[in-house]
Amino acid sequence: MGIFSKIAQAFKRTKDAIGNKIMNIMSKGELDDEFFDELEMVLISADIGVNASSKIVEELRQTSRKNKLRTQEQVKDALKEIIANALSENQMPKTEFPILIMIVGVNGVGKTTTIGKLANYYKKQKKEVMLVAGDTFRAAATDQLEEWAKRNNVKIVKNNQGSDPASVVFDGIKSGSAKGVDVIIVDTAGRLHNKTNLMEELKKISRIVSQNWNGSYQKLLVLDATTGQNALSQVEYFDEAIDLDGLILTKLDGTAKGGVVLAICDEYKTPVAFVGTGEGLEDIEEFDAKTFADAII
Ligand SMILES: Nc1nc2c(ncn2[C@@H]2O[C@H](COP(=O)(O)OP(=O)(O)O)[C@@H](O)[C@H]2O)c(=O)[nH]1
Ligand SMILES: [Mg+2]
Repeated sequence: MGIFSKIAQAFKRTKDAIGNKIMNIMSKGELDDEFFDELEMVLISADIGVNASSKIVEELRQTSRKNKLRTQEQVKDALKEIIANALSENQMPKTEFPILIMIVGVNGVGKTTTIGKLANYYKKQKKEVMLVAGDTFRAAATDQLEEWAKRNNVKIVKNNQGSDPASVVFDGIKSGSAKGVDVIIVDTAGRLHNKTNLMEELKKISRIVSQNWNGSYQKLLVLDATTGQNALSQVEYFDEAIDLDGLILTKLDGTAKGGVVLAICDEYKTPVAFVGTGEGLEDIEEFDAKTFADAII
């Protein structure tokens, strides 16, 4: 399956929730106030968020007047362009190797699975990858990461459950630097006894990285797209704690809430780096604004 059709398939439910509804309200005829009001409701109900939806509709209203849009195709194309532009405002910088990627996020969003996919993604680019088991909180977490390391045939640095994750990360940096690996990916816990503990732990790991790692460094937050607007508050408190570089949206294959990407981009400056479209090794894509806009409208 080609990249485009894979993304298109993953966003099928989001597209049903947005694109097809737009077709319905447009088939009523005039591009009048009623149309634009209904369009705004469609966007809001697809988890695009109130602010982002109203901005998009306002821009479409102006474009439609200025360019005298009439047909459904013209309106759809204009909408796609507005959405693609909105999503292009914040973009990930080009990846410089060697790189250490710290993966953070609440429990169950898909961090460990995403790391497995990323290991495969970078290996395909002929990069040497090392995984670091920084989720020492849950007993099964290291085993799960080890499975992904085996599947990808990449090295893993780990320690016992309950050990200090910052020291595992320190070991990973030393070992990865000595071996000259291109990509170190650090898994982290999603739940400690409380949120403050988790954030303090992540800050500590991040300090260790900043002080000991000479390559580039990215902190990526994994978000479960099926949670819709709840993802927004997660961006806020992780960003406050460790100053995020990018986002990874998972589980887009199972949701009609893919529009949340727009709400996040409107509200925060954090760019989307990757999207997850399934549970398999290959089910990850670099985020591309235009492909996304085409897939949802
Ligand atoms: N459908 C789907 N499931 C996913 C995706 N990413 C992760 N999962 C599933 O989500 C569940 C939790 O994943 P896990 O990596 O353990 O989450 P973690 O707690 O954040 O490390 C697992 O059952 C994964 O297979 C995705 O993109 N699509
Ligand atoms: Mg995990």
